Amino acid sequence: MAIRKILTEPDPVLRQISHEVEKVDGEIRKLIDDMLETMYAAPGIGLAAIQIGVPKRVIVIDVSKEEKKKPLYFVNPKIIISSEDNFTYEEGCLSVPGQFAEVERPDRCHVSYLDYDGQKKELKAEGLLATCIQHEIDHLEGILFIDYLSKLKKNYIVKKLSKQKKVLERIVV
Ligand code: K1U
Ligand code: ZN
Repeated sequence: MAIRKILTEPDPVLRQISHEVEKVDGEIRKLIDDMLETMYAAPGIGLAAIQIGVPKRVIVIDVSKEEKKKPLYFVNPKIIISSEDNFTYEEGCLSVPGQFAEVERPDRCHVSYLDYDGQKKELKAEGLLATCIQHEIDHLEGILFIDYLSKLKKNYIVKKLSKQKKVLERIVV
């Protein structure tokens, strides 16, 4: 397993649409293992493959509060049904470091996906898990949570991150 570099806004790779996975093989399982290690190290509660520069439809999530880890893996996740009622949560994103904002999304969703062994599965999620699944599936479409904010707030965050990146690049080079 390896900890991989997480891309941050405004990296254009984050805006790519990820491709469906044809087969859950050793390469995909290695990708999932690396994503989990990267997510736990960050730390975060979710990660999409595109955040480490891999445009494949793979996400990992662990919203467990207890010490014991409860990782969830989703390959080719698809939302089949979303609830009419919404849930608002103050979201963060490892690709938008240090920024948090309230986002309203459907409270519940029913998702189909392939698991670690390539088996077809379905899951009914609610609350934070449903929010996290929707946030991560957005990454697969090149969407970030800041896209739901006003133009003013989004531009402010993007400018701030661009400046931070320039400062860091000068220090590292
Ligand atoms: O970048 C990501 O997609 C991960 C993101 C997931 C997420 C958070 C909140 C709402 C929806 C989706 C994060 O994990 S941000 C970090 C975070 O929320 C967290 C970090 C440590 C402990 C608890 C939460
Ligand atoms: Zn994110």
